[in-house]
Amino acid sequence: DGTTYLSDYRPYPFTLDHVSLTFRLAPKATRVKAALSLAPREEGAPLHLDGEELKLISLAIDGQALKPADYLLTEAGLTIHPAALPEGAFTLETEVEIAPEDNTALEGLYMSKGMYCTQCEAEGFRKITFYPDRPDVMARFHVRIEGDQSVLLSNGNPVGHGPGWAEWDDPWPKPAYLFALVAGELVATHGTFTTMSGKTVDLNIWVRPGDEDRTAFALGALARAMKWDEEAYGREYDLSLFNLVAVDDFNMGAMENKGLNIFNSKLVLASPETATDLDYERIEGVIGHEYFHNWTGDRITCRDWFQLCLKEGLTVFRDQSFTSDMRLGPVKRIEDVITLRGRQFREDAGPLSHPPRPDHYREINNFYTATVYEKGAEVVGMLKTLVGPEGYRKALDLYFERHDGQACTIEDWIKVFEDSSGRDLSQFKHWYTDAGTPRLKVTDNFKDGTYTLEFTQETRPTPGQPEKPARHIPIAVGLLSPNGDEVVPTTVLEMTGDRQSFTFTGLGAKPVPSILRGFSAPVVLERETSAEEQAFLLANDTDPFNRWEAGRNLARATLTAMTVGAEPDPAYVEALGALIGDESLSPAFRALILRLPGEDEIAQSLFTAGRTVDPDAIHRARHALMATLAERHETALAHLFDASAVPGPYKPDAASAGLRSLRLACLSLLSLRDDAARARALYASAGNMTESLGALGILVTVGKAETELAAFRKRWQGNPLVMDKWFVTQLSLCPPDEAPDLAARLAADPLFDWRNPNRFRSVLGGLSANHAGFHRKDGAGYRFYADWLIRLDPLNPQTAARMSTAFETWARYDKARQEKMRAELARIAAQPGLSRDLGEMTARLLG
Ligand code: B3K
Ligand code: ZN
Repeated sequence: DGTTYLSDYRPYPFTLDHVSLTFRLAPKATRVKAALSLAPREEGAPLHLDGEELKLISLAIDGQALKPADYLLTEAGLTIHPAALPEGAFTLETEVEIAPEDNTALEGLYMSKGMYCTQCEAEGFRKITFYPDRPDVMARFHVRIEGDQSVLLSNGNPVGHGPGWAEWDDPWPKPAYLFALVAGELVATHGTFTTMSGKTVDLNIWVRPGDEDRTAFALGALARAMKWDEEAYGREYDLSLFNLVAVDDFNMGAMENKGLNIFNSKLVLASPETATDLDYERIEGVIGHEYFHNWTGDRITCRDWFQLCLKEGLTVFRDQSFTSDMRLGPVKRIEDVITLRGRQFREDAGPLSHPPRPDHYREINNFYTATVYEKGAEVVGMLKTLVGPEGYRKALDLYFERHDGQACTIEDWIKVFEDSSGRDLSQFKHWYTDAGTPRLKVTDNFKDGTYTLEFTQETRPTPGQPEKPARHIPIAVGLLSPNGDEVVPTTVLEMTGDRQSFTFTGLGAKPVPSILRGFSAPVVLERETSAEEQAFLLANDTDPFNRWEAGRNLARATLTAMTVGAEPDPAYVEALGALIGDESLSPAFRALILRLPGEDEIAQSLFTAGRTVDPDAIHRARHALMATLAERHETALAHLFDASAVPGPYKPDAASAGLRSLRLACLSLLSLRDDAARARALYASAGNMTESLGALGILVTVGKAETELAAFRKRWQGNPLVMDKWFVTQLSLCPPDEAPDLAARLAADPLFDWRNPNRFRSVLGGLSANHAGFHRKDGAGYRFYADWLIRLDPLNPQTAARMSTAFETWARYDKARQEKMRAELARIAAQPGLSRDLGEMTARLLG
């Protein structure tokens, strides 16, 4: 049925040393000539090359044209009969024709606003030429581009150019998914970086003319990432040139092509007027991420796509550490855990649950998931916790030394940790091979100075994996005495059994435990505890993550109780008041504490607890709790709002961003008291996008944004990235009852360019982010969403499939909603000519 299995892996029967490519660019008829230096590894194997949507012009071996009987051409590629192959090494030459202008899938060679660009990961290179399109075939590439564009770029080093042509040579062997080509009328912002061994690297950020005044931050971020990788990992850049290109039409965030990273322009372009603090933070993080791939991805790549988390989990872990070092570590950790729970725990609790290393797929593009990326990063973080920071550095040094230039597996990766630490990690490996989020139950007991924590772990069955052996879980624990002193500093307990106890002796009084500090493992912690104890931890814990977590637990508990009629918990309301005015805490941290869990998070925790999930009740409860907080703390909030104005011109650094975030958190509560007067004033006076958009969002929430929305549109209609914000903000924050109708109105707006992935996501993603709106009882949200997936699928299956995850939570809701969601999924599944991408997703979603 077109499924690929990990267990079917076989090495490619040929070696491919070198590739020479020549492109003659034309929108409707680009010619691609390829010369592949191949040699058989085994006797008598046919030569299979992947190829899709290619028009074959010519085919020759060692200069001799092949006869039709020598080969077989199918929709998936080209197979040359063993009898037509010479003995020993040979050169295969092909010429094909492709039409970049008709490529709406944005995979392979395509055009975006008049420029040529490529996206080859995972299997897009086969839409460019016939080739063994698999990551374990690594070759040196020489590329000649013929075109009349002023800028013609490919990977590696420039080796020559003239009017209408340029040639590039990449000395580092690489898999085809890292190939890139860009051609267009582009302008560069230039910089240099001196590496640790004293080599000068030229840095270029390429954009379309007019965008160059928004590239300075990206260039600085790139230099910071290069420096950080030298300091934290001892990794030096290995070419004399690093090019980064921004394109407007891109399915994902960015791509780590060797020496020629291609980015979604939203992750490059930033100015104070057009980008928010969050945009700046993301730009720095993703530029770091793609740069870090140069070693964890490019120099050492994956043997096959099942090993995707080998490069992605590790590289996310690296970019998180980078951001943590550039900004505020504890705040970054909290943000990452919010994302992990919001995306990965949600994924793991539904029909799409899969291990970080899956063992089968139909369409690999469907596995660029929160589990592969974010949980993959958590698993790397746990390894670091288990072997310690020095042990981690030793393991990584060995990884680079042993595997440079190779295509590796998770087994290779684990072996490096075993060999460098002397530890047995066979049980730990379940984190890679098993799906599902473990639940950790904990009880405690105190007697005669001895304190005992007893843990039990359980992971529920996931699709295809009914049995769940115990995981090896690092549990970081600290103990506080009743007066708030820390009596046992952070200690890592290693749980390996289904049930396990740990004791602490010599204690004068029963301590208060702080468990899973820093979120030391991606598990759900279940502990029967009192609101008083949570309030105590919120006030006293020395671990910033668990301090925040205690507040989050209180908020979640009171919100879930409020969905069935309870009053707001005074313990929570009072504790929060004490914290917001605590000047010893960073503004960014206080902003996080003030921000209530989102509606989807509340829904997820109700579902995990086996309770009814009523989207309207959740929305009302959250609003009611905000109103209570606003009323109870109005004076303090108003004071804080005034005190946290950031003086001087806008700067995107973490400290200023923290203040703005605290100020906006106060504003969103105050707006429930002042008829949004402050928000309207801030919108009118704001000199940066963080405050403009923050104020606009608050006005939308309270239903009073008509004038401002119109003004915003008028001012920014020529800037696509800012207009994306206009779409997403009003949809995600408007009163839920209005969301599906607003979505329909916005989809009719002439600025809704649905072929552009960013714009498509801003409308569909905006609607699904409006929890109660998407789940409106009459099913209008579901219908609108499904209609657009059906419409996009034939053009851009990758993005359509990715967006279908909005339906992954259907099992949470009442029967009526479940039936409506499943009916929409079934309607999608029944579309004639449905893509493999969306076909696989709907099949898995329906279960
Ligand atoms: N490796 C790319 C993702 C490619 C997605 C293909 N569907 C971006 C990244 O993770 O850095
Ligand atoms: Zn990546």
